[in-house]
This record gives sequence, structure tokens and C-alpha cells, in this order.
Amino acid sequence: MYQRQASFDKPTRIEDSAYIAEGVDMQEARNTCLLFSPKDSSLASGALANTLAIFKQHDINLVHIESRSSLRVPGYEFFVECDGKSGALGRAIEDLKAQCSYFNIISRDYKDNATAVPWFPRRIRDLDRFANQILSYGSELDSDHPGFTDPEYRKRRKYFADIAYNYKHGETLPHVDYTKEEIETWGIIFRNLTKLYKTHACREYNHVFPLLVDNCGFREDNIPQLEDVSNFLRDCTGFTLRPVAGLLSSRDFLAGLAFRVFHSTQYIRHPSKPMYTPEPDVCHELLGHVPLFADPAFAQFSQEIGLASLGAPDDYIEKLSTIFWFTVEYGVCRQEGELKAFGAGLLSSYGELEYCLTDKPQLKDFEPEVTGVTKYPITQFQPLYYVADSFESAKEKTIKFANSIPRPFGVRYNAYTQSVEVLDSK
Ligand code: HBI
Ligand code: NLE
Ligand code: FE
Repeated sequence: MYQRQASFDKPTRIEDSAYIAEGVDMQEARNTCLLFSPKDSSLASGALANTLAIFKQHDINLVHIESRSSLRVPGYEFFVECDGKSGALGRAIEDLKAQCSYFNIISRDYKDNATAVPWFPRRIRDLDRFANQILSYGSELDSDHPGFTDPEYRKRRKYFADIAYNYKHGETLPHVDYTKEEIETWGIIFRNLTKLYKTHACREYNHVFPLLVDNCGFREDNIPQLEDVSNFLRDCTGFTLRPVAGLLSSRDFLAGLAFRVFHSTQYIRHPSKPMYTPEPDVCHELLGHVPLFADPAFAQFSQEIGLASLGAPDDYIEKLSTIFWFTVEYGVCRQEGELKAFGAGLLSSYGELEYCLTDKPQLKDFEPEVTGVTKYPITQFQPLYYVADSFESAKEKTIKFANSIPRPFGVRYNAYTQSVEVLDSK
């Protein structure tokens, strides 16, 4: 199966089950985009016809084609999305290259090709392809996980993983009946966190939270349903939720944000450790992430990180996920002279939420260039937090950083079609 890249996410990949079959199919029908200018492209129609003949010759199916005036070379540039067996596609590409003055590939196989751009979703339904690319399969818990020796818990995790595997874009998010024990775990976390939010959470969080109580059933005795929460977010900022079986690669996870889609787990942490878990769970997603995705400036900031990640080289994905870590997950900001938490990892852990505003951790100002290369632990409280002035300023700084990412095109999100446009200039 396709080899995933993982930054700090170390978990094993799924090697069992029927889900693999779909992955193999996808490898067969290689979904690849080509950006090229034929050598003499001053006559667009002739140049295009010649190149189309090459695709026909090699039996490559064209899914989408765009023609535009090139900013790189005199004449025209074509943007073509194709499906085809990898061997035939490789041969077609060789023939095409010989006729082109500019040529670039957007492909899943970018690692074998120094100039190729990593594949990325261009339509919101392309996110369905991530479902079987989970780094750690829900029921195959690592041996140091508190639920590892609990067969009931493992069974439950498998149930949630299956829901997410089978979910397709556009469907209603599956309703889950949580058990009494699961609701109790949620209750402990809810009760402890809500005592801290007034003093420890940022203004935007405290503005949205009562709306979630009123509209989405955020209560100590109820775990809210993803469908209700997703509909609420759509009304606020256009963000929506998708169920996910476990950890996605950083590349896939960040790509969802470009479409204002947040991949959300639906299972709950093991009851033995409610105060802190290193893994995302439904408490982390709903109490940590959701309130801020309802804030327009924060939603925009998150989407900018997502857009910057599309087609970015691996080392930049690493930097962007580190920026994500120190803002969306563990960000702290200054409001009316006081420090407040806005990172979801803080807002969902009553242990760390209390700790982060004491004088124990180190604080530095958020600067994408520096923040993006900082190392951090993932299974304990953070020794260092970066402080943002505001979501607006964090967004501006991140856009500036994104412009330094080497990428042979720009991207723009079209909210009407829920798709990413690939532009030949930034
Ligand atoms: N996958 N489902 C899921 N949830 C996350 O929060 C998540 C992820 N994959 C990667 C990831 N977070 C981090 O690596 C960030 O760097 C993006
Ligand atoms: N430590 C957080 C919590 O306990 O809720 C989860 C962090 C997920 C990245
Ligand atoms: Fe998170």
C-alpha cells in the first residue's frame, strides 16, 4: 500500500482488512495532474491537439482540462488531470515532456521525482480518499495506551473506526449512542473544564461556548452529536466536521482545513485518565477545537494554514504542522494585558489548562519562521508556549510565511464550488 509520510506522528499503519482493496484500486487509477506548456504553444489549439494525441496513444483518461495564457513562457499553459495505469501514465509523461518547454507533475509519487509536487485534494469530495490512510487504526492500540488491555474499550474503538471508514462526503454524520460510562468520563472533563474557562480561555471561546450549550447540547450529562455541531459551525463560519478513524498524516489533516473541513474523532478517551490524553478524542475536538472554529478570524487563520499546505514540500509540511501545533493546538494570546488560552489541546485538558497560565512554562512571541522549527513533546505538558497578539495578526504572519513556500503555482479556494483553483501565479 501507498507509503505515508509521517512527521512526528509515529503510529503504525493499517495492514489488515477490506479497506486496503480500495487503496490498491486508487493506486491503479493514478490520479495525477500535469501542468505543461508545449514548445510551440503560441497556437493553443494546435499545441493542445498534439498533446491530446499523446494521451490517446497511451490510453490515458483525462478527467479535467484547463487552458490558459502562461506567465512562465510565451504562449499557453495546460492543466490536465488524468487517470490511468501507472506504467502507461509514466510513458505518456516521457513523450509529453519531450514536447514541452515547461512541465510539472502533481502526484502521490512525488518522492521518486525531484520536481514533482505532492498530490492534494482539489474538490471537497476528494477528502473521501483520506479515510483509509489512517496512521494508527482505532482498534489496534499501541501497547502503552491505557485502553490496550481493556477488550471492551478496544471493541468500542473498532466501532468508531468503522463509522469513519465508511463515511462519504455529503452524508449525515452518524449518530452515536454513548454508553453510561462514556458519558460519565465526558461529565468529569466537562465539569472540571467549565470551572476554568471564565478565567483561562480567550474572549472568543467564552463568547461561543454558551451558544453551543443552547444549540448543540453541550452539557455535563450529554456528549454532543457531531452532526449538530457541524451544522452549527456551518452557520457560523462554513466549517464542517468529518468523522475520522484516527490520526491522519499531517499532510492530509492540514489539507482538510483548506476546505474548512475539520477531521474529528468520535470516540472518547479511556476512563482511567480523564485529565490528559496525548491522542485527540471527542472531548478534545468538541471542547477544544469546535468553539474557535465558530469564530470568523480563527476560521480564516486555520484555512490559511490548510491552503499553504497544499502541494507544499515535506519539510514545509513539517513547519506548517509545527505552526499548527503552537497555535491551533497550544496557542496562548494576550487580551487586555492578560494571558489566555486559545489552543484546543489546552482547552480540552483541565490539567494543562491550569498549568499553562502559571509561571512554570516559558513564553515567546509567535513568529512563524522561528515557531515553525521548534521541537516539542507530544505526550506531556508543553514546556514552551508561543504568544499571539490576535488571530488577525497570527493570520497575517502566517500568510507571509506561506508566500515563502516553494510551489510552482498559487492556490485559491472557491467557496461556491468548494474546490481549490490552481493558479499559475501567486
Ligand atoms: N489527525 N485525526 C487527526 N487529528 C489531528 O489532530 C491530527 C491528525 N494528524 C496530524 C496532526 N493532527 C498534527 O500532526 C498536526 O501537525 C497537523
Ligand atoms: N492533551 C489533550 C487533552 O487531554 O485533551 C489532547 C491533545 C490532542 C492533540
Ligand atoms: Fe487537535
